[in-house]
Amino acid sequence: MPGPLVGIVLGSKSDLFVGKKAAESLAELGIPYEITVASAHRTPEDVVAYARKAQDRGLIVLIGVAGLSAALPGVLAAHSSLPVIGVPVSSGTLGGEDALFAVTQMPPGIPVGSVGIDGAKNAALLAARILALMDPNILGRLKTQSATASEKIRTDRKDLDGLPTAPEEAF
Ligand code: RP5
Repeated sequence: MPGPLVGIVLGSKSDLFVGKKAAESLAELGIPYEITVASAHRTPEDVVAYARKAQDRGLIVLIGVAGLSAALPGVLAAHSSLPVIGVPVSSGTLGGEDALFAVTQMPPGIPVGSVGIDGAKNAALLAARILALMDPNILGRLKTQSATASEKIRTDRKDLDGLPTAPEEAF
């Protein structure tokens, strides 16, 4: 089994319900990953060390999952050249909008790719697309998954509770 290619970093163990969605999607695609907790505010030295060592450890993409004033993805990006995807978490009184702004509004020069609030599945799929650039097996699995999702939509529209549906010739 090859070492992990994706590192999922949670700002808190309380973010695990979101981080798990990324983990499950990566597992479905057969992509080795690791998951850990390191907080940009509570254990800043650990976040910096993890980001600095990540590339030498063989990681290709980092996913930072954090809520509230979510500095974690940005700090990972500041201390690594790897692509970083940020997942804002719906924790706190603002429902994750605070984290969404913190993750997306990065200053020029420190890029973080952001997905939607709790959008860890898309973070995993974006990581998979990056990895697929150099791994045809991952590309193949992504295409199969995508074809299955398309087929489900086409099947679902055949029966919409007896309502008059558009004919197949409409597409
Ligand atoms: C953030 O604060 C974490 O990412 C988490 O979403 C939020 C709350 O953390 P806990 O108080 O649950 O540890 O740093």
